[in-house]
Amino acid sequence: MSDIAAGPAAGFEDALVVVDLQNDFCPGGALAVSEGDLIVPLVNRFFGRPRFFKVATRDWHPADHISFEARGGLWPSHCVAETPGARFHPDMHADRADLVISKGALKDAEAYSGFDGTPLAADLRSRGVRRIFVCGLATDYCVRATALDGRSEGFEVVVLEDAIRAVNVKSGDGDRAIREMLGAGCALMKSVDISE
Ligand code: VGL
Ligand code: ZN
Repeated sequence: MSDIAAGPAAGFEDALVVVDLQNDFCPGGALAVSEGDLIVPLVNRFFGRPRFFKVATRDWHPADHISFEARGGLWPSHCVAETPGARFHPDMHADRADLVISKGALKDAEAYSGFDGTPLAADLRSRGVRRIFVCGLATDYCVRATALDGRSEGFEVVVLEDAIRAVNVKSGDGDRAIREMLGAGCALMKSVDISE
């Protein structure tokens, strides 16, 4: 009796969701997050672990995106689809991702969350995922929004506190985002404390 769909190969309890570890959010990029590149080795350690369903999200904007200063938005132009700034950090083992989710691709809509306008929740459910471990950039924007939506979608959410970094447009934004995620029922753990 073999039913592949119900077998262990399809059954991932846990997923890793790496948020926007892209050149433009790392030092030297258009919207650089301080120390953003320092999380790459922590992320790569997880990419070697078979028990995780591995997701990488990417900010993937059209050149005239609503969030850009040219259109009255908050941000300099960043992560324009198909440009070098939108590529994953060169040292990240992005080829090991099981799923890449592009977001923010509609020119008139902001989408900070990896769940916003994407098939992420359905894909995770179809794999059997119940718990997501969230890391990446930036704590106070896309990590926050992805973690909060993960809770709303009914997943257990663990935020990997050593594998996130904040933009901190206003000082304290990163810490406020962490308190908000905790208030929504997310857990905080260090990546070094997660077993293989
Ligand atoms: C992000 C600002 C603008 C993020 C994306 O990935 O946190 N922040 N677009
Ligand atoms: Zn963006």
